[in-house]
Amino acid sequence: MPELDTIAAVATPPGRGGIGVVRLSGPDVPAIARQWLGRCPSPRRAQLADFRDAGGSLIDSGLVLYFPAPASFTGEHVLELQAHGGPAVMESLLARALGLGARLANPGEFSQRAFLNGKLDLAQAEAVADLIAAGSRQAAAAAARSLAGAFSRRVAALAEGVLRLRVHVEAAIDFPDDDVDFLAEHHVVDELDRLAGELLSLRAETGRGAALAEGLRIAILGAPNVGKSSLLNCLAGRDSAIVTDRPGTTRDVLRETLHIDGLALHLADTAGLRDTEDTIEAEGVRRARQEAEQADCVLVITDDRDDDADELPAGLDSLTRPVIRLRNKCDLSGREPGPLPDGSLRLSAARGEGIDALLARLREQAGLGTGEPEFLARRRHLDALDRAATAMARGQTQLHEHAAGELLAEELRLAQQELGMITGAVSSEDLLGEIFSSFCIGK
Ligand SMILES: Nc1nc2c(ncn2[C@@H]2O[C@H](COP(=O)(O)OP(=O)(O)OP(=O)(O)O)[C@@H](O)[C@H]2O)c(=O)[nH]1
Ligand SMILES: [Mg+2]
Repeated sequence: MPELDTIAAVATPPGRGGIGVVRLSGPDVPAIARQWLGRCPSPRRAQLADFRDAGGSLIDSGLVLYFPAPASFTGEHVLELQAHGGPAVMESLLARALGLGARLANPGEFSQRAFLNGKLDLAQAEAVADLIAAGSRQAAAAAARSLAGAFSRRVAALAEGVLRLRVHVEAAIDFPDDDVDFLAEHHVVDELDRLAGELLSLRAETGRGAALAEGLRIAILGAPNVGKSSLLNCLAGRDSAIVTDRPGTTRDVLRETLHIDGLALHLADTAGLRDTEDTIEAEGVRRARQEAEQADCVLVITDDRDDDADELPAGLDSLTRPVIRLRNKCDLSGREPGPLPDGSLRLSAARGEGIDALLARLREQAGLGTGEPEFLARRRHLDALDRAATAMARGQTQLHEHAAGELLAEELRLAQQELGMITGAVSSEDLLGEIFSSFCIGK
């Protein structure tokens, strides 16, 4: 570990509060404490102290806590000053800390040091940020489980299994003349299948965790005038989009976010799909299709009174995203709102009928229909698991179709590397920079 400098930041949010905390971490903490407070406080005991500026004037009196390395959050010497939480007090304390030789911390730098010192793995460090950012009790609980290592343990166990199999396969390659054909052994085939299965189940659970953390991106699409904007307004509970009986009312993509039982729904209302000479509307239609391709789920609306309401509107047949079909305006068709045998939902956006069934379906779509996920996760984790799964699938092909041990070993190596990227067992400067810079200062 390179000898790092000592960092300082205000750890509490900006603004006024009963208490504000300035935190320092690094090798110079004991020296700074002695100079500032006249002593290095005894470890892990709250003690009263006077905090003075460089000229000796009192800034505030408060509590000081000292955590000597390595038994601290960052693994370094840490000092926490608790004072009254006003911006002027916090600024003066921070200025004094910097004057005594500390450097202002970068965003996420405390957590980054905890990671570098082996206090947390990467997924746990991300869970610190996710716990702080959690917008719901459910998300916070799942983030706390991730922070405690629930996710990391699953990933590490899988990576270990992949490593064991890889060692076995590589041994087989190294002794090609051996009587025993290692690769043909049931053990290799079975273990590869077992690991691939475990990867898929971890992928599913991670998908649930990521949905809870980041929410579901939902695009509302359909022909003009079917009630897309009315549905957006109904779900948002406010008059957000313009609704008229003129087809082609909406052109721009309109966004609303709502939270249902801890799940964030990021809704996008779009222009009605049709061929049009109007260049502005045509651009709206182009953006609508683009929105659909980026969504986690697409709501395709038709008018329940239309005979051809079962057919997908032009241009949506090639859609690769999951679709939920909605038959709107059931108050006009005179039919009952609710789920239909073909999987579509009948509703009335204008009257708010059938909306509960839609929300339940969206929860299901996010994988949260059966309860809360075991842990919170991020899209980054999902992408890594997908790449690992692709490598495992290629490895299975190499084994079953070509009995190619070298190629199987290479795919296993790639899968293991992707799993390592999640916990930080494998990491790069770029990856770390990207992750920790999204934290705020003081974390
Ligand atoms: N009776 C009834 N009218 C509805 C319902 N949903 C929408 N409407 C009406 O249908 C018309 C079109 O609604 P919009 O929400 O603007 O439809 P849109 O799909 O956004 O239309 P464009 O933006 O033009 O593509 C308006 O007059 C709405 O009041 C419904 O469930 N019942
Ligand atoms: Mg509209």
